[in-house]
This record gives sequence, C-alpha cells and structure tokens, in this order.
Amino acid sequence: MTDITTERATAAASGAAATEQFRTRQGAGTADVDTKRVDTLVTELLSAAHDIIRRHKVTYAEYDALKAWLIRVGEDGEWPLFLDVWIEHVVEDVAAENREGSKGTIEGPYYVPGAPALDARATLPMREDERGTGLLFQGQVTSVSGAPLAGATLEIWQADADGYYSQFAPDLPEWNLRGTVSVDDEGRFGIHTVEPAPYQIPTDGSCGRLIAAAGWHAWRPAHLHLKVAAPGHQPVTTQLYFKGGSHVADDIASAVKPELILEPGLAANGKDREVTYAFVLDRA
Ligand code: MBD
Ligand code: FE
Repeated sequence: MTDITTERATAAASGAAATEQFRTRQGAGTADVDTKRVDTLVTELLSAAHDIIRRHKVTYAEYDALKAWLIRVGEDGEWPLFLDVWIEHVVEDVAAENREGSKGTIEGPYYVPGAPALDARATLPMREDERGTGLLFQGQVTSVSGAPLAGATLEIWQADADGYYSQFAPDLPEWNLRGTVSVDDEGRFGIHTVEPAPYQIPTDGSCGRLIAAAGWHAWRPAHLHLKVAAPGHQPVTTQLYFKGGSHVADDIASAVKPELILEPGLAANGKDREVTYAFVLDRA
C-alpha cells in the first residue's frame, strides 16, 4: 500500500491510496460482462456524449480541456473519488431496488477491510487526545422478520474532527476510527466514538478543479460509514448523517436519504451525545 505517512494531505496522495486500495480488492476489473451488454451500455453512453456535444456546440478548446482534465484525473489517482462522488449513488439505488430492510447508500473511496475486531460494547480505536464530541452509537441488528441476528458484524469507518480518514491522510494511526464490531447474543451493540466533522473532498486535485470550474461546493455532510453483515443475510453498506448538520441537504455525493439521518440526544453523562439505530437485513 502507498505509504501516506510521509506525505502531506494532498489530493494526489489520498487519490493514490484510494486507487491502490481499490486495485488490491478488485483486481484488474475484468468482470465477466456479456459482449452484447458492453456493446449496449457503451454505445448508449457515447451516444449521450455525442448528443450533448451537438446540443451545446462543444468547441475544440472545450474538447481539449476535457481531454487534459481526464488525463489528470488518472495521474491524481482520483478516479475512485470522481466515480464514488458523482456516479455511485445511482448504482446503489439500482442495486437496492428490491431491498425491504435498512436503506443503504454509497461506500465511497475510503473503506478498508480488516479493521480491528471489537466487542459489542467498545470504543473505536482513537488517539489519546482525539478531538470531537463523544458519541455513543448503539442499536440492534435484526432480520426483516424481527429476529435478532446474533452473528452480525458492523464495520465502522469515519473521518476525524479535521475530516481525515486513517490510511488516506498522513500522520494518523493505521486504524484510527475504524473497527469491526461483533454484536451480542441479542444482536445489540454500543460503540463509543467521536462525532465526525463535515468532509470536504480534496480541493487541490482534478475533482477540486472540476468543482471550482463548475462553481459547485466540495462538501459532504458529517457521516459515519457502516457495513453490516450477518450469515444468511444480504450485507448493507450505508452511511449515517446528523440532523441539522451542514450539507445534509446538499451533499456533493448525493448520498443522503431521510432514513439515514440520526438525531442524537444528550448522553447519560451530560456531556456526550448518544443515539440508537436499528439495522434490518434482508435474507440472502
Ligand atoms: C468520502 O468520505 C465519502 O464518503 C465519499 C462518498 C466520497 C468522498 C469522501
Ligand atoms: Fe466518507
């Protein structure tokens, strides 16, 4: 894996790490897709591009700007970021069309498998002086029929108070704010963490240049990422957001759904916040 610890938090460094992480898990990306289907999908994609060029009378200057930009996206390693921010949400919608259980949303570019195993009641790995309001995130995993799923695991990953993900920004402990939680006999869990900060996608790379050129903003609302799995059930990849937080209503990645918005209350200690969430998994 790219050694990001010796680098500054740049778009190219986090992009290289995200590209490397994806390649490690996905291989060369030569899925066994039917020739006819590739023909249909690529023909329609190109046809949509051709229509746009004719309709808007795209110039050679614009065509060359696009070509230069696409080359840079690859050099910056920002294809995972670009695709997950602007395309993945529709793929996820289609994939989850028939799901009855909990809503999911996009995975994004910063998942890493194999985070440290944690008990049902645990604190996410974090630094001694980790900043942010303490958050107790608790709940239960059940099947659609309501049966508790005692064999469930929750993988959690999140940004720190500066909006940085471990393994994708320098100077963070390897598994900071990442963990794999095994639920208890009743499918319950209670995880202590800190509230994540809103996340600004890197502004100094190709995606940032596109955002500036188009006059958009670069923000995602604060979020927790989760993958919830249980034997015999369909895993759910999701994110949870915080009511009233900035950019909940205008996420650059279009990944917010009403069912995914948490409303934490004051915790028993009068200082932290706590919230309960129910995960419901469809049968496999
Ligand atoms: C993120 O943290 C994220 O979740 C997505 C989808 C894209 C970029 C950064
Ligand atoms: Fe994220």
